[in-house]
Amino acid sequence: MRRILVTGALGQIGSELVPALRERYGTDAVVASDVRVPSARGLAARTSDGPFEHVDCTHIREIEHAVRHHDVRTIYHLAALLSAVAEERPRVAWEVNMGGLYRVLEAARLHDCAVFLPSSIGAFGPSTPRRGTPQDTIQRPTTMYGVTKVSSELLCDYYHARFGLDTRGLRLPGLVSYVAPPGGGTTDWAVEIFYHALRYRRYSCFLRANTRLDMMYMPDAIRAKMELMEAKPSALVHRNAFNVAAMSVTPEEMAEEIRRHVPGFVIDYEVDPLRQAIADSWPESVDDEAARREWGWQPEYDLARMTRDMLEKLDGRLRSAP
Ligand code: NAD
Ligand code: AKB
Repeated sequence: MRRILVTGALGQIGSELVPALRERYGTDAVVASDVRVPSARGLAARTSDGPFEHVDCTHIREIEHAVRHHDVRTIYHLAALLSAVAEERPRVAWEVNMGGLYRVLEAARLHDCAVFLPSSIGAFGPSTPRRGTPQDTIQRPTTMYGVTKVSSELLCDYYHARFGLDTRGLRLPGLVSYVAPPGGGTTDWAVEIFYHALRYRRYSCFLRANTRLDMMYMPDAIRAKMELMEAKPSALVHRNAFNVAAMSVTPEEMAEEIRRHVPGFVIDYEVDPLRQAIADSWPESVDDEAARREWGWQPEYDLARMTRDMLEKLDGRLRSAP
């Protein structure tokens, strides 16, 4: 059986990608892996319904063992440090984000696997055009996270051009979801705001009210990954770093939308200079025309639809939590 390996599977994306892949391709066809071990109960348990391997992606032997043992043919490589954590720990970020990707690509080359890599709007920098950021444009990021994301895009391009590896990827915006918490990014506020709205009707945001960034609801992001990996190779011109967009919002606008459902919700601002500086170096909105043209990308959730669904689903989870 030709299986899929997901690295970093216990994080915000993996906690929803693994169940979605298992629903589509079968439980045994998807091997979840992480440097952490899944907890016996709680959110992470959803990824432990099927095969799980402990894989530290900075150790090629562990990747190769999982690939050989499970006859893996596709790797969704999610393991990485996110922007705020990477800025606090740049050396570790380089080792995990670049060292991990290099070893995953080498294992993929040796065992003939396709690779999916999530890049980010963090791959852009202050000299990038900020609105309607084109697919192909200036990329001079000023964060360690951004440096690793641009380098990752290039390394994936290189492995495709040099070794014919089937590498594909998306530049994801900030992701909003209710299954697993975000892992230390600049856009974490867009998840926290929903938890705080339901629990306390109040949220103190670490970015300024008018900080505009691209966001996407997790169901759209999961579908985008799977659609890209299923796209005909001949249709792809860009391959490794497709801009994808769904909505471009500020904390003030998201609070306003939440207030339609949670009357009296209050937001205030206690700005964290580190995360504000990162956000200020990123685009406000990207142009995803190439993704729409080359493999038919189309988001389903705008701010209003996402907010309604997020509040409903999160409320259900919080009420049923022990
Ligand atoms: P996350 O921080 O929630 O999860 C990352 C996972 O990687 C964690 O479970 C962690 O234990 C694991 N990990 C860390 N070091 C590892 C190692 N050495 N070996 C194996 N696993 C290791 O991150 P996420 O939000 O799920 O993001 C996944 C990917 O998507 C990252 O590359 C991230 O840059 C990218 N991305 C995420 C977002 C977002 O908003 N969540 C947006 C754009 C891009
Ligand atoms: C982060 O804020 O680091 C991530 C991202 C947009 O890459 N959510």
